[in-house]
Amino acid sequence: MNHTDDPLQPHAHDPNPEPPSDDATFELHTPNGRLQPITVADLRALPKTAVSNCCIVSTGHGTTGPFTFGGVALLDFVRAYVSDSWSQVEVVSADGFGNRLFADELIHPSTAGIILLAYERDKRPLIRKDGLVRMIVPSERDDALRQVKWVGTIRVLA
Ligand SMILES: Nc1nc2c(c(=O)[nH]1)N[C@H]1C(S)=C(S)[C@@H](COP(=O)(O)O)O[C@H]1N2
Ligand SMILES: [Mo]
Repeated sequence: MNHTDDPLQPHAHDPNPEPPSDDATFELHTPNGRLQPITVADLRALPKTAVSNCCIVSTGHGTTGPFTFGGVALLDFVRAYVSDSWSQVEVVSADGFGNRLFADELIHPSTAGIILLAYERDKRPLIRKDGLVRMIVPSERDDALRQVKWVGTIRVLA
């Protein structure tokens, strides 16, 4: 389904093959206006979650996987860093590609697996070219439009 009024909802898209920069650090914006850089080391310091049987399904160049992605559950990340009440999370890459997540889908995950900020793939560190830090939404198997590579900003909204 296309939501042309919201660029953070699925829309027609040609995947960008190249990372926008070398640095995987991203910025967290909290509902009360705080802004904080988050590194891969910060994510590694949080409890780790692995999700198996994840496929990246692409119209353009086929399907890759299944992979086991490892990282931090997005819900664990938000709970660790945000004490204000919140209802939505925007996850946007430095190349402008992004996705909106609602509290409900984070708190009540699909049986496909919980939504991750991944820094590992098949037990190896995910490299920048492959998307570090990459959001993985295991339930999405249409066009990979929620599998955001190179997360640049996470904005948590009230
Ligand atoms: N940052 C970013 N993430 C992105 C995209 C993009 O252009 N930029 N394209 C999406 C699309 S449409 C696809 S098909 C997949 C491709 O993922 P892959 O490179 O692992 O195959 O990345 C998704 N994530
Ligand atoms: Mo895609």
